[in-house]
Amino acid sequence: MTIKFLKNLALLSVLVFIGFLQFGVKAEAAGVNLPFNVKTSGVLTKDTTANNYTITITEAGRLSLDMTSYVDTFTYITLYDSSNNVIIDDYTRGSSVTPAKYTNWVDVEPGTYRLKISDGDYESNTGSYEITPTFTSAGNFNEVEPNNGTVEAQPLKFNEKLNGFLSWDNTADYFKITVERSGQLNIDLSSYVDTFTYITLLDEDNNEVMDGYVQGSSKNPAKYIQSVDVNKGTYYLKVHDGDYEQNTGKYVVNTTFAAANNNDQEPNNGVVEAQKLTYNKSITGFLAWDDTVDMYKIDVTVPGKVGIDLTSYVDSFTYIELLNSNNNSLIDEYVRSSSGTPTKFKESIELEKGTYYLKVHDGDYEQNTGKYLLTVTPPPNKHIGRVLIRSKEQYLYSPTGAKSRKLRQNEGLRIYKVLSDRYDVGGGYYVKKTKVNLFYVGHVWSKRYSLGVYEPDGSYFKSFDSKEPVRVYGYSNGRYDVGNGYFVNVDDDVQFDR
Ligand SMILES: [Ca+2]
Ligand SMILES: [Ca+2]
Ligand SMILES: [Ca+2]
Ligand SMILES: [Ca+2]
Repeated sequence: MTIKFLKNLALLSVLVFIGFLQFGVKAEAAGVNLPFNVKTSGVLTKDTTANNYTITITEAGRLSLDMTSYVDTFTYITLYDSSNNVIIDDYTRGSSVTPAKYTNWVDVEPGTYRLKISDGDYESNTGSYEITPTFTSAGNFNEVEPNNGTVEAQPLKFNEKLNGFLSWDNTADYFKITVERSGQLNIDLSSYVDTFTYITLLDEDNNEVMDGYVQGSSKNPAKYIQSVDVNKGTYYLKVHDGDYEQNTGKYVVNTTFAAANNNDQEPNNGVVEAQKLTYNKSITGFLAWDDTVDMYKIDVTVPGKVGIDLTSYVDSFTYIELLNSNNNSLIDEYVRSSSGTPTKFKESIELEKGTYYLKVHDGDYEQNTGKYLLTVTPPPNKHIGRVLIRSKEQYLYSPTGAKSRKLRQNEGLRIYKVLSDRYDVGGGYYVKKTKVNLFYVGHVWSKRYSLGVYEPDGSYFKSFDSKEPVRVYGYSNGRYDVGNGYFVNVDDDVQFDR
């Protein structure tokens, strides 16, 4: 070895030592790694007024700090994220004989954090301390961040549990729900968030469909269960901390959907776009949170009693209004019902020929939504006459031709149609045409005076007492045919009943 070499070695050693010092300072700034579940000791002295530690978090979860400090008198604890944002800024008071106990936690995303234990810069606090960090994973493996607005909302599938997490600097999670058809959307959320979890459902135009919050904790999770009737569309579920507080933690959300299977044609929200109803054709309608009116149109061509039959599953009130073409209300009623206990509304109303509007709605001042079944029935067929059963062994036949029941002698039945071999008594039931069964169209009777009956040649035959009925077999030339060419003249005082 030469002197020169030794000198160089000495110089190198000095350089290495300086380098080490510099490295040491840098290492202190970056901090030594602080392992979980291990007690790490440190000392604050007049010269070492702060110790920095690096905490590496690989998945989202809760970081807890547990410290015992023998420092006289104040120990300052500061936690920073990788951008030097302060997460925790705290201190504790103790002494070497009465050590301070300090515990705290924070919900964090994966990343590198720096914990600084210091004397607080303006005082001289010295002594030793022990710190143990622990970590609990949030288990939000199927949550995909960033999901902090509607644009980056994470799609949420029905019947699939999603584990989410709100942390100190990620305070909102947005989920996108695609609804293909009308029905009831159910949201079931269990929240371990400390302390309040805010839940908002938005439609694609950012309108609030639902808004609520629950109170719970990691030890006593809260439940948020809500349903809303929606039409087809895109919805956003926002789980958040409520903007004005620090509420963080994990939660589990599950959504389900029950289709209404409705066939009302939207839009049908006023007389202009009213949906035409066909008699006897049942419609399944649906009122949603933003679809509070369904308007139907009824064209009455044959005047008579029109029936309205509505079975409502709406929660909790369904309003039914029948309007004529002048917008006058003919029926205005409501029923109380629920999806579990449907209620029937049945009414018939005598209507003249014309156009009518049937409005099914939520009543304007409440939120009443759900499905309903609606059928409108035409005025019953008017019978054209009667048949008098004059012999035994006559039967009423069903539409299939089977004997329905034996008819009584002298029983009278209303007839709706006369066919070549039978009298239709309604609903396809019939009586066979026979010589002994007498078909007639009704009766005449006189309201005040006696009723005059004339012979076929026009001469007077006899009179019946006032209000005594006489069978009529037909009507022609201003005369009621009462059989065998005998007749009664039409008169204001003569009443005809079918
Ligand atoms: Ca999140
Ligand atoms: Ca988020
Ligand atoms: Ca509707
Ligand atoms: Ca509607």
